[in-house]
Amino acid sequence: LLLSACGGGGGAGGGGALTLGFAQVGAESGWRTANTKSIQESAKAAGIELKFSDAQQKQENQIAAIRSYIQQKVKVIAFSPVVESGWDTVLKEAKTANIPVILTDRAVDSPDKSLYKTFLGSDFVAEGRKAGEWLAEEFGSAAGDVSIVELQGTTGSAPANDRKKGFADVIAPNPKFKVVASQTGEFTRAKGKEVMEAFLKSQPKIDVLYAHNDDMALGAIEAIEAAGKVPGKDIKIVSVDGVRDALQALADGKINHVVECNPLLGPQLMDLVKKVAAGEQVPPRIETTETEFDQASAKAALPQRQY
Ligand code: GZL
Repeated sequence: LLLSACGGGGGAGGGGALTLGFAQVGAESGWRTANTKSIQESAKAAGIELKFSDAQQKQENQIAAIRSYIQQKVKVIAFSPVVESGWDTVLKEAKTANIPVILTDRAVDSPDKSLYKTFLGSDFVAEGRKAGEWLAEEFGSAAGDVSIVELQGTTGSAPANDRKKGFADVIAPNPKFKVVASQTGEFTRAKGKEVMEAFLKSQPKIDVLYAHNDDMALGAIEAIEAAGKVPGKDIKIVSVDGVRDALQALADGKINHVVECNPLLGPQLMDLVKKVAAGEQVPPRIETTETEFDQASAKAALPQRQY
């Protein structure tokens, strides 16, 4: 009689807990930290055995992690693809091994929708549009040109591609809105600060910073202050995520608008894992609910902010 390694004595129904292999992007931002915490805590609460890996933002590490989960014969695999392309081969290996895959947070550009059961996450184009709509409102009556600099997320990632597109679509009709510089800050504070320093040196006039995430905006604030300018006044800032430090900066007037991107995907993910493990049908796409913050709503949200 083979006792299940994790079941100990083959409890009710025999076998051990349902095993989920999760290949995380990395630990690049406050958003990612909150996302990881939500997944780890929700797995424990759901009685799901979690195998977790951090890819340090490298696709090859995520692919290696997915291959190791296939070898370990986990019941379900979930991951947040660091970039959109290059996943078909490893996803076909999971399909051949009959291990269902769930995409969370970020999407893949594979045309073969049979390679994963569902996508759980945000509409990044909508987030970019919300940032553009705030700018159009804020600067609609400006007399001259509005010079915008943009800190993009990780090159090739769904949030970077889509937040750029959504924003550009909304500001396109107004010729006075000009994106004078746009470069990746890799979703980190350090790189966001470094690239903003370069923008400040190369651009004669910057009216607005659009940052694809709060961590880059917070790094940029350090660069703006070091250059003797006032963030939120000399240079208006709109960013995406809604982490506590950004809401605090918004409350302090250093950021002007924050579009929320909800990282707390854990509970919904675990429900999906159980359904998929049981062979139940799940919707092909499940979008999370998220809001926007101005200074007043940031002040109101801060006391209870979980992340
Ligand atoms: C968005 C997520 C992004 C966050 C960044 O869902 O993929 O990655 O906006 C994080 O903070 O690094």
